[in-house]
Parts: sequence; structure tokens; C-alpha cells
Amino acid sequence: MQKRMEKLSIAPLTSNLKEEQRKQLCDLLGDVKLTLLYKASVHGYQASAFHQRCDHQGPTLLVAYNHSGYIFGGYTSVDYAQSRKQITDKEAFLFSIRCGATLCIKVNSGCDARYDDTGMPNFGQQLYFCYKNQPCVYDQKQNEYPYGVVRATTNQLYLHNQNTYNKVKVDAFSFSPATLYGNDTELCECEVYKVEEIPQISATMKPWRNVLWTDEQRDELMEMIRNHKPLVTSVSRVRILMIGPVGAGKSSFFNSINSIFMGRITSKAMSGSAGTSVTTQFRTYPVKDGRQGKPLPFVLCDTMGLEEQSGAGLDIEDISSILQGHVPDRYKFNPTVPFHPDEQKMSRPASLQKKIHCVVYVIDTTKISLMSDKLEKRFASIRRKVNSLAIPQMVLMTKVDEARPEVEKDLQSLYVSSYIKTKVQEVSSRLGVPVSCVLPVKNYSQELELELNCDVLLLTALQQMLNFADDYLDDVCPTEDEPK
Ligand SMILES: Nc1nc2c(ncn2[C@@H]2O[C@H](COP(=O)(O)OP(=O)(O)O)[C@@H](O)[C@H]2O)c(=O)[nH]1
Ligand SMILES: [Mg+2]
Repeated sequence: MQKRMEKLSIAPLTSNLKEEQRKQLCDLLGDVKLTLLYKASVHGYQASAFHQRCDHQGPTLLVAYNHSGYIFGGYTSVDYAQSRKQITDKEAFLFSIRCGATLCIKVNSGCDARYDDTGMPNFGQQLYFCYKNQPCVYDQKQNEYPYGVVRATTNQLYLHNQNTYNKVKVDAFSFSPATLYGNDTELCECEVYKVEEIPQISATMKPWRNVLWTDEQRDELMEMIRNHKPLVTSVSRVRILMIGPVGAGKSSFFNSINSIFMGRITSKAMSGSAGTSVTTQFRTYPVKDGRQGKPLPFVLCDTMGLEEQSGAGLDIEDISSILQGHVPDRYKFNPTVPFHPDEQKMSRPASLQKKIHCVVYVIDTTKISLMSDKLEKRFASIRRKVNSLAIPQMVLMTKVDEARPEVEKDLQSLYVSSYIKTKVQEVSSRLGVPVSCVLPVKNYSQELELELNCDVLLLTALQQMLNFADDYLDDVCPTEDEPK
């Protein structure tokens, strides 16, 4: 017996509503999803069973079935909470479906639409479902007003009772038991559904890029990155160069990727928003797969900054030297004198391992429109150089969370946001990089813990960088045998 009970309680709940009836109810409720929370024949007609499943669930729809074929009940937009308070609910209504016809009785003023107590649900303290924990419905009114209504104002009515007027409340609902449930008070079922609005975005807007926001997707991306083998055997790690203005989020991108593989927030590369990069240093950052883990097959290279004023930040010649693998880690650039590798070394090309295999322009989403012509021109000249070396390039569009409040609230709204889409198009046209090569991300900046949606975006961007680097290596494959 015990076993049978357990089986019953874990069996999936099946709704008694037919598709047609569900549609009729949705006609009353709008674009909603109905999820069955409680079914009296399964959970019992006791108030405790009802409250256990239906309290604090937001808007709900109660659907009762009687033996005369009436499907009837009520909707309330306010939580059941056993607050022992009168509930004002202007959206409440009673309904009845019989022989395909729907009847809807809206709440009068909304006042006292429900009394929220520990008992079974009631509407306006008039209509009680599962009254006294039994499969029946109870209409308070039939017993209450033996003398009839004589005078009514907006919120109160007066009963004439032995030559005096007694003030009583106006009914929350005006209905007749005969039309609502055919005067048949015995129930064969009572169900309660959670009512959720289908979000506008999924109903009207399709995402402009598809992303799987799941743990599995994150794990799969991490696994793909871990196991990535550069196409050319002489290259053990792909070198990715990040170029962008100070404060765009280059250091933060490295820190974010490092954090994901460490499994906690880290801040190895100094991040911060100083106005200009005081020293323009070339840094290369390898990433390990966990604290004791193996090095991952990529190195993120940071140019520290790209200032707008000429004479500050990196010169195009400096960038050219970095791209070709002539600049050592931690080299400090002199803003007034371009980098000059010694003549001997320059005459010999650097090994493929030391060259840059993918260039990433890092741009702050909130600053795209503010980009000066000067900076745009600098990007254009860098791009020409990168193109001439046939190195693939892409844009990392950072701080998407700061660009839109809805994206800050929910990163998954990123690819349904038309604003973000226009920003992607704008940066694509200003930098001359195809839209498909613009990847929006949110770096970790103030967070204390990793977050799935952030991880998915960051890893997707990194995976794309590795793919692009592969394209480059594939292109230069014949030179694989060159000296190391
Ligand atoms: N909200 C938000 N802040 C970011 C993001 N990326 C970077 N930041 C912040 O922007 C500032 C500059 O970032 P940083 O990585 O130092 O820029 P860098 O000069 O390009 O290395 C720091 O305060 C970061 O915390 C992001 O995606 N979202
Ligand atoms: Mg930095």
C-alpha cells in the first residue's frame, strides 16, 4: 500500500483539460502557459495539500469538474499565501465551460476578491471549492441573504431585516449557481494551474544568433578548447593578439578566461580604467587548465593600449613587429621611438610559433558611437597591416551588460536585443570586419562567482579565435618545416 502511494505521488500529473478547453481558457487569459500544480484526486482534497502545492506560485487558475459536465472555477492574479487577509484583485474572474460555450464573470470592483486563509480556495467568500476538504463546491449566498437585497451603493449593500437596514458587503462576484455549475455541487475533480505569461520576446522576436545557454554547452566548449591541437605541429600554442583602447576590457578578457578554467574568479592581469596606459608594455598570458593543470593551447597577448593621440600608445610599426613575432614578452615600448629589432634578427623571419595567429580588436560596446575618426583611422591602418599578413581578425564587443539594462539583468536577452544587433552592425562597418566576426561578451568585472551565461559567451568567443587561428595555420601549412 505504502509503495502504491509513493508511486501515485511521483507519477506525472495529467490534466483533465482537453486541448479545446485549454484553448478556451487561454482565450480568457491571453498568451499564457498553464502548468498543473495540484490535482485533488492525486494530492487529496485537504487544504494542506492544496497550500503545499499552490502557495506563492503567482497567478493561478482553479478548474473544477462536476458530474453534470460543467468545467468551472476561477482565476486570481494574486498568490495564495495563507495571509488571513482580504485580497484585492481586479483581474480575478469566474468561468464556466459547458458544451463548448464559455462564460466569464469578471470580479465586480476587485475588492475582497478572495479571502486568503489556510482553508481551501474561495472566491469572494462566496464560492468555496473542496469545502470542508470534501469534493464539493459551496455557495455561501444560498444560506446568507434570506431577506433579500434592498439598497446597494458602490461597495456596500443594505439588507432589510426586521425593519432595520444592516450594512453588508457587496458581492465580489455576481453569478448564479445554476449557470455556473448547473447547481450540481459535487465535484469529480479539482485542479489548480500556475498561469505564466509567455514572454513577448519568444512570441514575437527570434534571436538573431542561436546560443545554447546550458551547462553541457559550457562543458563542451571547455573540452573543445582543452583538446584543441593547432593544425601545424611546430605550433604548440596559438597566439592571439588583443588590440584596443585602454579600458576596453583586454585584461578583463584574459582574467575572465583564466577564471573559467581555474573554476573561480581570478585577476592575474591588472585590470582597471586609467586614462592612458602609462607604460606600453607587450605582455603574453598563457592560461592553465586549473591550478595544477596543463597549459592550454593558446596564449593571449596584450598590447596594453591604443591611444588616440599620435605619439602615445602603439605605433603601427610596433604592431607590425608584434604580428611578425619579433617582440619579446614584457617589452616596454617607447611611445616616441618605434620598436627596432636588431637588423640580424629582422632579416630572419621569426618562427611560426612566435607569430600572431589571430588578431582580436577589443571594443567597449558603450563607446562604439563615440569612437573618434582618429581612432577609426588607426584601426584602419592596423587592419591593412593585418590583412597584408593574412592574419584572421575579429572583434570582441565587451561590456554588453553596461549597454542595455535588460542584458545586464539577463544575459540571455543579448541575441534578441535589437539594440545590441545595431551595435554589432555599427562596429562591423566602422572596423571593416564582417558581422559574423563580431562577438559580444560580458567580462567578469565585479562578480565574485562564475556565471553560466557569461562563461558560454566568453568560451564561444575564445573557440572562434582558435578556429580563426586554425584557418591561418592552414593557410601557411607549407612553411611548417621552417626553423624553430
Ligand atoms: N561591466 C563590465 N565591465 C567590464 C567589462 N570588461 C571590463 N570591464 C571593466 O572595465 C574596466 C577596464 O577593463 P580592463 O580589462 O582593465 O581594460 P583594458 O585596459 O583593455 O585592459 C575595468 O574596471 C573592468 O572591470 C565588461 O564586460 N562588463
Ligand atoms: Mg589592461
